[in-house]
Amino acid sequence: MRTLYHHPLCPFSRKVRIVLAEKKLEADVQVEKFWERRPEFVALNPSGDVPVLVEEGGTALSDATAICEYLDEVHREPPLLPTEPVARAEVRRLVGWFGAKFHTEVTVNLVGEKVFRRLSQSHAEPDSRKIRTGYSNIHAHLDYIGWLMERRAWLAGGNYTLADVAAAAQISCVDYVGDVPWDSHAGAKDWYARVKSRPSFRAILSDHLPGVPPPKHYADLDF
Ligand SMILES: N[C@@H](CCC(=O)N[C@@H](CS)C(=O)NCC(=O)O)C(=O)O
Repeated sequence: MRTLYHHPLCPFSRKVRIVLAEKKLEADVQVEKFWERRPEFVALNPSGDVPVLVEEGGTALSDATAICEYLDEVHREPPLLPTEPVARAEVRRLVGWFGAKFHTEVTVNLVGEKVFRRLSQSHAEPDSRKIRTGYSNIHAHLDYIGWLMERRAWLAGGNYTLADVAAAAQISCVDYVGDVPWDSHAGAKDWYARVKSRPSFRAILSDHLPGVPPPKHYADLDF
């Protein structure tokens, strides 16, 4: 059986969990407290980042995008990357957008400050300036999702792809801390409701971090 080292509120780990579930692949899922930099874990991935996927033969794969594309190449159904080059480029552009821009401008400021800062530095207080920055930055991203949804069925085109996985992985972590202003972003909310109702999202919605409970609407399909 393959093993996934992850953290429940790490958006990059969530990407891999969603892809595994879309493809109905089983994995032994192990929570890794990456901030402890466990030597056996760093030996698997010198960057010390989660996620790491160790295949049955012992091959360790790291970097969420590399892992997701690898899984999509080896396990074709359902395909999460289109075959046409321009369409593939559009998926990858959006995967990059959510993994770099959204993550830095929103997730790091909100989930990073409210959850990981405390976990990794026990008594550290969140930086309220960063939290305000995260609150302010999220609107443009949700507006952009709404704009895409007026033009496409899914974020990158006609089909559900790795772009939707990457976006939903980030947004679901921010939703876990109750910081997604759904009421003022109907288009993004409608897209997320469709993502949430996919069976591949069930495990994400049942995540429960000890001492950090999600808000009531988090797992609600009709939020
Ligand atoms: N490029 C990596 C980034 C993964 C990443 O940033 N993971 C964070 C947790 S969400 C981490 O493990 N950070 C290690 C650390 O802060 O020491 C990927 O896509 O897998």
